[in-house]
Amino acid sequence: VVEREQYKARIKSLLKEKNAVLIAHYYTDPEIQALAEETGGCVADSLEMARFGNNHSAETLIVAGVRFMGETAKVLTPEKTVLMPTLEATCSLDLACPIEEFNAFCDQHPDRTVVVYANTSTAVKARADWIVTSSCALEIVEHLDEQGEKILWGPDRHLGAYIEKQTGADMIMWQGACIVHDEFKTKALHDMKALHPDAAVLVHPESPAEIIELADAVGSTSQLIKAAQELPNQKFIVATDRGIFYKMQQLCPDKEFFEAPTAGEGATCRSCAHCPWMAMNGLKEIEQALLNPEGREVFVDATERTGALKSLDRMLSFNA
Ligand code: CIZ
Ligand code: SF4
Repeated sequence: VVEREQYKARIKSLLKEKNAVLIAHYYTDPEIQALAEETGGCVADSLEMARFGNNHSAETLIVAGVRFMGETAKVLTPEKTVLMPTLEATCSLDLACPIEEFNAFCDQHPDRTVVVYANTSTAVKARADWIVTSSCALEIVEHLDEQGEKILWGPDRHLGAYIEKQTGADMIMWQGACIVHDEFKTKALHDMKALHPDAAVLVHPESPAEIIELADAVGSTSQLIKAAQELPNQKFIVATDRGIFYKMQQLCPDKEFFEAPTAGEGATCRSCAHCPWMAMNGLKEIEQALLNPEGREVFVDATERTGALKSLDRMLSFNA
């Protein structure tokens, strides 16, 4: 405990000394989120993280999250130093969508507007016409559908299927999935609902369709946090990364939150309701990023940056 307090104190003074700000995702460990709040940084979803970094005056951004979030920050603010606790923190969606194969898929469908989820590399973003996060995906696809555009969607097949169902847009999908949300189990969730009949079920749309069907509210992390505040229920079963409980509990101290069930009986699960890459962001790594930035600084290719900026700007100015 003493050691952790010492880490925090050192990080606080380093942040000041280096004119740096800590930006943390809702899925990082609670102590990282608390530290970001205490030091004037932010805790947010990927869309708000991007906006916050873009608007903040600090010279250095410390992005506690996964690689695509650091890359997005660098694309938006190339003049800033963007550091990450570890550059090894990736995402199963990004890993499963390599640029060469994605380019080939797009080339096969030249008549389609390419819409990609923010959980992708800068190269994939550069190939896209639009970038979306789960906070704005529905509205953007709805808008494109109204314009009569046909869509090529990547890489999350569950989120894509959900949006297709909601909007009726003509979509073809890349077949990626989030290893955390893909693990939520339907039968076990039915059982849990029976056990807590008064609980509302909150589901992130990276989850399989059968899980989404059981939801009382479906949405991005920030939308689920809002639902926890606004719904009258006292209990919630939450199907997303458990990191989100930090903010839910803080905003609703009298309500109770349960993790939605993951692996079935007897099964093991390598990413039970917590992303292994988000979990790589620790106090030690944050201090190291401030002390020894080498190997923790994010760089993006200049040509890819220009391409990705165009589609990111479209997202940020849509409904801004
Ligand atoms: O699952 C993720 O990585 C999410 C929810 C990212 C985001 O948009 O905040
Ligand atoms: Fe990627 Fe899933 Fe981890 Fe989010 S929770 S970073 S989508 S693997």
